[in-house]
Amino acid sequence: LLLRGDLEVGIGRDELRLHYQPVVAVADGHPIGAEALVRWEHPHRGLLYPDAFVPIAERSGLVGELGRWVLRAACREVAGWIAEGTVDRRFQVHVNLSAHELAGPDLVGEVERALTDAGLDPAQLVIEITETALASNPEIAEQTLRALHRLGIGIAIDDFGTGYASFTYLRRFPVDIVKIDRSFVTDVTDGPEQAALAQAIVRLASSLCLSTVAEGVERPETRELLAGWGCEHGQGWLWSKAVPGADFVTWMRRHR
Ligand code: G
Ligand code: G
Ligand code: MN
Ligand code: NA
Repeated sequence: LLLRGDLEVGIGRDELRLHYQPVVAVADGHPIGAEALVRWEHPHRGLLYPDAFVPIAERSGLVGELGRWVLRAACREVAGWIAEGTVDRRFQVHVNLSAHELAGPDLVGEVERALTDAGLDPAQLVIEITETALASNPEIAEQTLRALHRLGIGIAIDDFGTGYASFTYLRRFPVDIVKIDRSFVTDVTDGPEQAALAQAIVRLASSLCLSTVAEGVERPETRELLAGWGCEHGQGWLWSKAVPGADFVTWMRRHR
């Protein structure tokens, strides 16, 4: 059983890590960014995934601290990659925020400080927020996302299509990127009915001038269908799983 105290100690001992999964152009696999995904290198239990500890952080009031760590670490690491020439200034790093984090007392200030301290351009940061998180407190979410958007930060809706009001969200919130949930992407090669939803989301996003990221692309046949529909960007094991920063740098050098 993991407890709040363990996580507090873990953060204090610098046991959190970021892994990165590339976001690529579906057409040619060219990397355009990466999603940062937090892990906890627990001294006894090994590498823990967010499902194992983000909920604890949320329940125990540690999520602000966790989120600040993630934001600052991601901005710092990407600024380093720019400095060493691994990525260019169009590269975007995606950071996931939970509903609690989005409603934090000074989230906008914290994001601004993370960018300034790292020397990173706001246009190089994308905030990912799930539909469920938007639904839990839409007033605060709207206000906060508008402020972030005004700073030039990109806003992505994560797991798009799994919520109850997907279309409404696109109108209400300042969305730049729609991430098509993996559940719609996995079976597009099974037949036209399975493909219809993913294709409809791509069309919808494109008619609103939003960019799309298809999640969970595992097979070349899936990539081909997505490319044919004009889905711009993708993420998935076809290109790379999420890997530690050092391995991501190696991957980038091979794919630039
Ligand atoms: O690859 P992984 O199993 O880590 O992703 C599982 C989910 O955990 C992601 O879809 C994302 O919603 C969540 N997650 C990953 N990293 C973070 C983070 O830094 N903060 C928050 N709040 N959630 C994260
Ligand atoms: O933020 P989000 O909930 O989308 O986090 C991505 C999750 O999806 C992570 O748990 C990650 O390990 C997983 N994932 C990433 N790429 C693939 C893929 O191609 N196939 C499958 N099945 N899972 C993936
Ligand atoms: Mn995400
Ligand atoms: Na997702």
